[in-house]
Amino acid sequence: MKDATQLNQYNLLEVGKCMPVPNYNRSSDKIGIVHIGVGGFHRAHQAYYLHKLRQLGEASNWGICGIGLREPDAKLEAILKEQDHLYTLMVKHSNGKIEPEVVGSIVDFELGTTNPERVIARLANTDTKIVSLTITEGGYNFNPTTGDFNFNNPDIQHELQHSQDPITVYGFLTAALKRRRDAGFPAFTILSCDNIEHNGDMIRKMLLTFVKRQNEDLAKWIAQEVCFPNSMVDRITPITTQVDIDTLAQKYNLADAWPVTCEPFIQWVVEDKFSNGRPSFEKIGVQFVPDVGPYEKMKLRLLNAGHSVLGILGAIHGYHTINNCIEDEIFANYLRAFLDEEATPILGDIEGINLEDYKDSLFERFANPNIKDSVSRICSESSAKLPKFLIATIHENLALGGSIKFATLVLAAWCYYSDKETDQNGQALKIMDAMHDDLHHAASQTKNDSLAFMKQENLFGNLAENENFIRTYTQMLQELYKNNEIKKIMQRII
Ligand code: CS2
Repeated sequence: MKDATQLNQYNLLEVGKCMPVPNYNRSSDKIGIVHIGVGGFHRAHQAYYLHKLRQLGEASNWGICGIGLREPDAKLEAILKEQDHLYTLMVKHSNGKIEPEVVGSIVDFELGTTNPERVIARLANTDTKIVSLTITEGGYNFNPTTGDFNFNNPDIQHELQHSQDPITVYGFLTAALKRRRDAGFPAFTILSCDNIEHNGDMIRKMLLTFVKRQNEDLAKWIAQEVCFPNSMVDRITPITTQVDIDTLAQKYNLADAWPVTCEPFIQWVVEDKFSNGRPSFEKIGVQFVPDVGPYEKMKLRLLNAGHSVLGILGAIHGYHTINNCIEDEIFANYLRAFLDEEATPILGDIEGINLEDYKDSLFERFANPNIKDSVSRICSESSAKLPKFLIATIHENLALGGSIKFATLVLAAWCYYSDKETDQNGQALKIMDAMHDDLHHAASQTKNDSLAFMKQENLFGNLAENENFIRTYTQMLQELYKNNEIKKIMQRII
């Protein structure tokens, strides 16, 4: 078999015989968007939307420069450089069909870990009009219970003392915005694309808190000049596997060291508040609305929470993929009951959305057998996700006198999972969480104190003081620790 064609600009004509490739001239693109946190999701979502717009012959001033602020980003930087920043997006349909396409909207990449000055310069460049973010739920550096900025983070402490040596998104944004203000340049828009309710308001509040500590005047300028639209983003993007890389090489004769796979569904709802212009995203289906709040809440409390319900309970049972979970009738019924009885009642009406149809579509999306979204991806960083996706719903239902039992079992199972670190068959779980040690430590006290896990106030607020919650939680915990099968417990609760 001949060697697969290496993905790069030079080979695009050849690659174009097998799949769609960019039809636009990338070399003259101006960089208008700087994106911090280039993971699979950014490449399947915002970069793809921009690529679609470029295919229409528009947006040549809106090329993307990716930015990595973490050590492991060096791998992506090297691969993208080798491939002239081109990559393949493989859209996987539920009937087994794969649609690959080469995406060209990312035109450059900088690493904050090795070249902080180049990152600041890129952000401060007048061509840069939007700085978008996918820095994950944990990257916002706030306490989920109080909503306060975490000044105790050692990286933040370092930045406060060495403003010319930034590490986190806050240090870089501050240095760049200061440079722009001092040079008399207009500010850029900061567009958060993370799964956090009011993500734009959140990054605004956090950034202003951080800047105020150092420079009141700069904070005032940012508050006046920078827009922070809220946005709801959606596309299930599993982790790329070696099988994906091999499929591209074998079936499509294309050597791409880091393609991205995703589902066909895509959605982006954004508030139309931009400080310095924006691409005409509405032409390729992005929805602009005055208030994203209800859409964000719907997505986080149904889709993301639904994922966590399947993920944590599925992990304990020993399932490895989300479609395996949803194919199991007990899991499907449990998820439906959680969505209908606990998540939906607190959502209210959302203009233009039929919630029953939305929920049905989630079942179809989760069931896509071609995606094989891993339970370990869903459970990763649960300490940053669950407070926003699920625990908020428990608090709201407790206040309203609503049902909490479906969500509470997920918390009891999370305690068991963090304590045992195995599924119910004794198989080791692959746990990835920045708070791993704390979670394990708290959970391992359960034998002596059944509420030990819940006493982590930074995650659960005052749940450990709520009688109603304690009753429900401790009963479920006892069942789990008596080794009752998770599916039996789920059945009892339904
Ligand atoms: C998932 C999300 O991280 C998670 O737990 O729920 O990554 C989800 O796949 C995306 O938000 C879909 O848009």
